[in-house]
Amino acid sequence: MLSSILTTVALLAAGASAHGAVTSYVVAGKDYPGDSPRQLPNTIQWQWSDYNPITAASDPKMRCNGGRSATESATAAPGDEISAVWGQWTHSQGPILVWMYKCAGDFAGCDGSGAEWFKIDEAGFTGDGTSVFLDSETPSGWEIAKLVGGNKAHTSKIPAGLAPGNYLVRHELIALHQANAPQFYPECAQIIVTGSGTATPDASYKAAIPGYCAQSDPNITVPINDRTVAQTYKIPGPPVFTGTGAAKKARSSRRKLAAMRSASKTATVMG
Ligand SMILES: *[C@@H]1O[C@H](CO)[C@@H](O)[C@H](O)[C@H]1NC(C)=O
Ligand SMILES: [Cu+2]
Repeated sequence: MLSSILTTVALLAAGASAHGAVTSYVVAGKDYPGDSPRQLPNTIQWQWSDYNPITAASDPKMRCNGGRSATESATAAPGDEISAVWGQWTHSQGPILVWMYKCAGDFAGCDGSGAEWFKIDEAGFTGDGTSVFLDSETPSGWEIAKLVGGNKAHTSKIPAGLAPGNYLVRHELIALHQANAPQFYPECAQIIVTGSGTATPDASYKAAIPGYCAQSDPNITVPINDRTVAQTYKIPGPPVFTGTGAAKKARSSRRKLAAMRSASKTATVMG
């Protein structure tokens, strides 16, 4: 009985699925199961409904594949690694983008709205354009090709000195294998960042999701098979925020403290 249920679930998953999604995580060395189309309870990942791509850059599902708050969260410090695992993946062209978002309060009230998402990592195309092209399959110049297969991971670092708090992390694959028909694959999870860092990205690093790109952007709608276009690729969105060195931060907060002390002295004198 149990085994026939498991077989049915496996068949449904296989049938539903040329595409892919983040299905689990490793955060600071600890394994965390993800949500899945089976809607597992008690995961760090926001629930999502299927493996299908999002095909419009303006789709509200762009944010977290339609998911909302999870019951669990992972804990990690700035500089720790976050690996996302794709249970299956089949497409060899397109960028990998990893974003974070600082919740104003608890996760239950955190919906990822506003221009507050920032990239912590990205990976694109490094082919030379003469032997490895944008549409090359094997070997591919795209980092995303390394995810093709089962249970492959992409690893990123939490920015150095990132201010502590409740964060969403969003992994996004943009599959470009169909000419001028981009496919977006985003999933989100909840991470509590610890420590006493003070690094926060300024507005130049931040964007809204959906909203960070338009369907008509030249590196979103891509004529992937046209080898007459320049064989280079610029990953969409703002620059990657890598945080600040802890030593530098400590010095600058000491300076800030000194500045505050002298300012309050001045205020006392003036008052
Ligand atoms: C990326 O965008 C630039 C313009 O910003 C364009 O010249 C280039 O052809 C685009 N690359 C691809 C692969 O579409
Ligand atoms: Cu697909």
